[in-house]
Amino acid sequence: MLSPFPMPSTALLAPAIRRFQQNPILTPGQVRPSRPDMVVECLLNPGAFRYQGRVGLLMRVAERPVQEQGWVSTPLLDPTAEGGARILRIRRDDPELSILNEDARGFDYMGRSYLTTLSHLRLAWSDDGIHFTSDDAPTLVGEGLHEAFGIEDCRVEWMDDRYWLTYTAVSEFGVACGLITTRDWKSFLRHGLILPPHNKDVGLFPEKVGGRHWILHRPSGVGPGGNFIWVAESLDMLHWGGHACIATTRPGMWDSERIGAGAAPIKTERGWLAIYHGADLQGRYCLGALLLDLEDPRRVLARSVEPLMEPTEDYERNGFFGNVVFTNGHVLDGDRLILYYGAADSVICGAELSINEILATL
Ligand code: MAN
Repeated sequence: MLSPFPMPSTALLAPAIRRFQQNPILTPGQVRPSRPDMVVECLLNPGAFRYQGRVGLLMRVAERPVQEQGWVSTPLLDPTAEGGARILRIRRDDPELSILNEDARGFDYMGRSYLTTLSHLRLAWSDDGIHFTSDDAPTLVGEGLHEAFGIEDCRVEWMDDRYWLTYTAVSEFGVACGLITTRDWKSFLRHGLILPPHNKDVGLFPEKVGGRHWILHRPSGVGPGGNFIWVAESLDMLHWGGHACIATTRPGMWDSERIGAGAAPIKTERGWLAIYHGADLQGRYCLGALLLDLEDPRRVLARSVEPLMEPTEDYERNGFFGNVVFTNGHVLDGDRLILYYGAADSVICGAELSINEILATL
């Protein structure tokens, strides 16, 4: 039987990755904490866009209280608490606490899963796309029960006279996808959750295909299946159907454990070029590409055999969660793909790639 997930022909050339000399371009120390009792641990995974001649990044700012010896403490949003958040503080030797594989990103306590940091989204602006100045205050923070553990990894896309923001909403109920729109980066319209748990990594196609909107998304669950990339379609951007799995993890390869879409797929003559992240069983995150049919995004025409980009630099290998390059934001300038990415879940970096060079590998 013909596989629904075609393996591409062998890779041709590796594209040149021109990392910014200024990397990392934004670090936690450049951002003011949202509260005096918090520290910014990680500045990562920004959405990227152009607005009024400038490049904007909608960064993920991950905070927590200063950690004390022998304790784990993490903030949880709670509108009834002073400052809008309460601190969950647990002794490290509490038998109910379990930190799987010493993963810095989360822990289990009394049978429930928590994150070690609380994330909000904050804008930073630049005239040259390299030197950014962060806003002093959060732009968007989690709201309501379904965002009590924060909001993360926002993709930003301009379409139909507004920006569409798709982000990860985390709470005790799971990890879901939310939608916000804005025209001016001052007032925001919250549309709530568009996909329920467990789902994340929503990359919105920048235009309609066949009269419908399309997204890439990444549902996952228990039992059969895995962390795979799916597509869905919609008439109104709020209600999504026609779901189809288009790419699975590949045993033994760099994307064997999980995959998820980056920012909006890029329209090229050969198809929709979607940059995605793939992690292996060691939790090493690389970037690769999918090429999707222009008329039917369910059809995968090609897929990277080798990663396009791997964590090789010191700032990509060492940090809060090392060996990670993760992107959910880029801006385009002709053939230039200017990729903004989180490195080691700690800092924000930039790199430039040629779209034609990427296509030549597919
Ligand atoms: C997950 C998400 C991302 C994060 C990577 C690497 O995919 O939580 O936000 O950057 O893991 O830790």
